[in-house]
Amino acid sequence: MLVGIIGKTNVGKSTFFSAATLLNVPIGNYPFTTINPNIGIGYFRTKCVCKELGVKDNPTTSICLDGIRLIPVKLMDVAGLVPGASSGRGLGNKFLDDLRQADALIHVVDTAGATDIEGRPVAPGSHDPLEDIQFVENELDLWFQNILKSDWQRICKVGESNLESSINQLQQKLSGLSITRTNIYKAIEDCGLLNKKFSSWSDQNIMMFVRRLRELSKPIVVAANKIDLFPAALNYEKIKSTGRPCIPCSAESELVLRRASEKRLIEYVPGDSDFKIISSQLNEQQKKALELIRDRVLRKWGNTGVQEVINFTFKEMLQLITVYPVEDENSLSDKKGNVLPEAYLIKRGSTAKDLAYKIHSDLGEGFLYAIDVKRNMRIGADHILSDGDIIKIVSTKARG
Ligand SMILES: Nc1nc2c(ncn2[C@@H]2O[C@H](COP(=O)(O)OP(=O)(O)OP(=O)(O)O)[C@@H](O)[C@H]2O)c(=O)[nH]1
Ligand SMILES: [Mg+2]
Repeated sequence: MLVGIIGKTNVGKSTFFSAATLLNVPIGNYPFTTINPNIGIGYFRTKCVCKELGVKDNPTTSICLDGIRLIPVKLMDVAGLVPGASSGRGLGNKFLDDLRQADALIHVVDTAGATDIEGRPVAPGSHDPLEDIQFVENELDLWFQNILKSDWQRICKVGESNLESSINQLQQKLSGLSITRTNIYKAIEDCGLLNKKFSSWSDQNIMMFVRRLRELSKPIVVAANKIDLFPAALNYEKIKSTGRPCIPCSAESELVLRRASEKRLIEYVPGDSDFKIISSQLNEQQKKALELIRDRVLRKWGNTGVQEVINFTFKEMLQLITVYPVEDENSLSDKKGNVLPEAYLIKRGSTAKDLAYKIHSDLGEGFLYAIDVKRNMRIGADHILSDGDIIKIVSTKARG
């Protein structure tokens, strides 16, 4: 799964990305700082089962910080947008092509309205962020629409005989865009177009279909960024009232906290509601900056929002749950004795056999049964897994 970080230029996308991944990428208060996409690893935060079971774990592919499991997830920061990007303005279609593989999108918005529609810095409150949301969504729709329209006549002609072959044609055309067949079918159904031949779809039908397809295949959460500035809180309420998923956020604050924690100046886990100063090396200016973050962001909003946005994306939009595969059900470990070594994010509704395949195709092919370790219960191939399950797979074939 790959999540793209999108938005108007100069709103804090790279700051968000850097705060989530701790990678050093260019950040600047001017349009088009980012040109080429940055890909990095952020973390999904969840309560680890180690506390519940009272065991000391030592994960290999994720991190456990005193009962908080941080599971690696892939994020991508792309070039910013201005209105007209889909027809070449600004950096044009570049960002769009970089987004093909994305399964969900985090839309970073300058909620303080401190940048104009072209991303130029202006006094906070001078610009309406709702305008940005609308134009960015519109550019995404136009991008999808352009891809389809370039070949629409052929798709209509080849797929004319029945819905099945029309969907096949569409799927081929949209391959590489991380769009499933189910998404296509659902979008047609939701638009009430199931009984209408593609060749008789009006431009309005196409636009409606494209928007729905985009919503289904690349769901968006708004990261209401720069919440530390006035009048972001007012604008945040306005955005929320449109019904879009929207989370208040201060990427800059998160970046400061993450960097300070990396240098062991403070104790802070991404997503925490507070931090603790643990070094005497901080100067007055640094202390003041941290106090401001505590006052303006943490006390007011509960946390910086960056981790909450990532969690919402993977848990609610992509519908993933966490399961812990083990090889020894008694010691909860792998063959090397690492306790609760791995945490997998898998689709809600996945079965024990799906998990086996995800770990290794050999385990899936030789699947015999699995053990639900917490409940000390043998489960079959079709058993649907729950969030927080610890599972041992029993297979005729060994992993790898
Ligand atoms: N006050 C405040 N400023 C922020 C926040 N996040 C980012 N900024 C500032 O916004 C400016 C733009 O940040 P970037 O991360 O470079 O923005 P971008 O969206 O990646 O920009 P492009 O790559 O140019 O499209 C920088 O000056 C950041 O310091 C925030 O949460 N609060
Ligand atoms: Mg950038």
